[in-house]
Amino acid sequence: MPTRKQFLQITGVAALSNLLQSNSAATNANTGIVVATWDSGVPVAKECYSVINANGTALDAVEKGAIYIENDINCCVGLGANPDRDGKVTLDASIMDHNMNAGSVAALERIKHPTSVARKIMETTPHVMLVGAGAQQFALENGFTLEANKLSESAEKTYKEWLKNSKYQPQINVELQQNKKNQNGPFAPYRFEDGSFNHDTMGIVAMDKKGNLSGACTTSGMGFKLSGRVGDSPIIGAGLYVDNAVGAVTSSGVGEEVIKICGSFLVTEFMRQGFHPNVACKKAVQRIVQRDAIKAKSIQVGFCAINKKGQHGGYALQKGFMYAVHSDKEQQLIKTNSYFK
Ligand code: SD4
Repeated sequence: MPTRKQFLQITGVAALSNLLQSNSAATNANTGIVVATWDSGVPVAKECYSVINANGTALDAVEKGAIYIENDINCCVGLGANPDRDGKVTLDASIMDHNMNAGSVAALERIKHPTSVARKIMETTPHVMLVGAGAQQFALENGFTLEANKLSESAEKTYKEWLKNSKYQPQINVELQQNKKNQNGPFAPYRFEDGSFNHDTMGIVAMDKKGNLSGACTTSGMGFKLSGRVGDSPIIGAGLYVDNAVGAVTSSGVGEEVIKICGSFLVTEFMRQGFHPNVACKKAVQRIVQRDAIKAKSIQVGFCAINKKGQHGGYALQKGFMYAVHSDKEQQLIKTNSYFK
């Protein structure tokens, strides 16, 4: 319990930061808003907002956005994405609604829509998380289709190339690789000419017209990971967190570092203290640097968030992280500030 003096300090700092950070209009709270990670989040956020605009729920919206990107076989997320080091694509995903219900899957193979499986777990079982063969069995029992056991053409090519050195090295992202050209157009769910992606994850948070919040996070995980490795995306409180009284948060980047600080939960708690989403995300990123400043220099982690007023924000370790915003007033791609310049 903070002392009166500490409380005044916290709320004073938060109030000042809010004054300095007045981006998104508070009125988003009446018309809904969607935030989705990376530039590939632009069409995803649009897709989600179409649900909200038709008076749908934030939960349906985030699931629709996840399905949209999971459907794209050339994408960095889903079954067409990079495999683990044994050549298997294993998917992680999570979903949370406005009642703090949560569902997730990890290391799920050959199922196209892991986010929808996560929702099914949330809505029909007493559990939160299913993994591996059990998650697949549950999906099949619930009408999901078993997809072919093969890599997409582009993933196969990239994997063969990777096998030449077999070196696991998380990439930072596109800003630091700006010489690379994207094969498929303006957004970057697609591979660069050398076969790499700038990210492997789609995190989505949304508020509907009733002011309810939900979120989803879907990923193939870090490319060429060890078999069985699970990242932050399906871990509730790490890659995703939603507290309907406060806000909703998601993350992208090296999941291990996000897990260690309970990243999305931490951002939510900073928002609870009154900090604007930009500041709350920054404070969580600072926590990663405090933990291991050397490691932090060579990896990327980014958070983005919305609060109960419909304000949005984000922050990352490195330059190049961005998120898409879609509301009736704002449709833009925001490059976040970063700890390392
Ligand atoms: C993971 N956070 O599995 C994910 C990877 C990611 O852009 O975000 N890539 O650790």
